[in-house]
Amino acid sequence: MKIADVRVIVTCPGRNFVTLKITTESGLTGVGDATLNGRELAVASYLNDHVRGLLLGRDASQINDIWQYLYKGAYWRRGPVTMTAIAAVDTALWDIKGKAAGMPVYQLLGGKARDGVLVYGHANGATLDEAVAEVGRYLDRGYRAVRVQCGVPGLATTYGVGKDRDFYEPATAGPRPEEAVWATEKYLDFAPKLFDAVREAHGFGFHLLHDVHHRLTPIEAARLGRAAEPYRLFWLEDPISEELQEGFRLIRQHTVTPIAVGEVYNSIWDCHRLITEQLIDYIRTTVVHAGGITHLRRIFDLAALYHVKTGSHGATDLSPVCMAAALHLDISVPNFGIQEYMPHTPETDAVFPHSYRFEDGMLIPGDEPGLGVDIDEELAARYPYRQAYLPVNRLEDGTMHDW
Ligand code: GCO
Ligand code: MG
Repeated sequence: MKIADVRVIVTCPGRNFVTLKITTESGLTGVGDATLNGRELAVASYLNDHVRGLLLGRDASQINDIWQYLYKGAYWRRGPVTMTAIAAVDTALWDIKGKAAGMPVYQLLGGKARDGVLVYGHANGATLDEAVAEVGRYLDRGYRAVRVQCGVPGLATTYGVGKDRDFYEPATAGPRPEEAVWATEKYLDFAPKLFDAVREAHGFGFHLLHDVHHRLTPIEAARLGRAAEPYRLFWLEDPISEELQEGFRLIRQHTVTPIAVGEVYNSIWDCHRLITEQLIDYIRTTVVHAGGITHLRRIFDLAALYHVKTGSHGATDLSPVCMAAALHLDISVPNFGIQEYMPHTPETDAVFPHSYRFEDGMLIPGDEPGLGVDIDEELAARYPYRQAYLPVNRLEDGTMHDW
């Protein structure tokens, strides 16, 4: 199982994706997602310039040792670039291990703990009426859980509302990020009206979610959580900026609305206090940004001890390779909560052929050996990298704010 080849493939079938492909001497291949939205080439360089040479000739079956070698061996630990690179290696090695064993990766993780993976879709609209109608479209398609985002009266744009309803994409091509303007008071007045309108139109027979995208202070988030209680949200996501874990204590003291956080975290050290103090209900770290299947499993196991469930990030900037890996983990862990799912464009699906499928509000991983996903390199080569950035956000007086 010696590693004979390590390749980094950058492709832009509508948006940028970085994929690591590892090949063994016997010809087994494994893929790992290495996409870090807006900073893609930093991870590609980290892999090409600092990791590739360390992997060649190493035994691909030694996943735990290779993980520690890359993590401890860097001396400067953690951070999104390093952990995304480690994740890509780890994912590719699990894919290879599955193929070598002739088993889907979920079998290596102990087998299926459920029939399918509950997912939530993204309904969004520029106006309240549009957003409410979009929730209906998701329910019609069989979703059992829907996240709702809506334009805020008085603000030109807001997070989560795109021109393309079905394939929402926050990053824009160009040499600089777009700038948005934000006013917390306008949002705080409007958000409960949105939840009220959605429940009024569609009732309580489905899970309703909402993403604040890091924009409030703890006391503002507490106020929103309390105002949302009559609408029984499945979760309120990323209510505040996430560096200060203690910041979540105040929210907890004031509301029973469940809290989810973690898409920007890259290690267990970012969330251990949130988990052990039971300050959150769902941990949203995902395979590609939190050190791969090996490390995410650690986080999920810690969470299980403290009644925290999983709710992995699954936006379109996570490639189908990450989604496949996430599904193998989701279906096998005891404390699974929900999985985010934004379908990719047909171009992206063609570059990354995969066997997972959507059925009745759930995603089901494929049963073939490994992860059940690949990259069509010839097709990928037709879509060269395009520089793109996530937007930035300013308050109305020009102050930089969380996006
Ligand atoms: C989500 C996220 C995304 C991120 C995006 C950044 O909950 O899906 O907040 O929309 O903004 O993944 O690249
Ligand atoms: Mg989010």
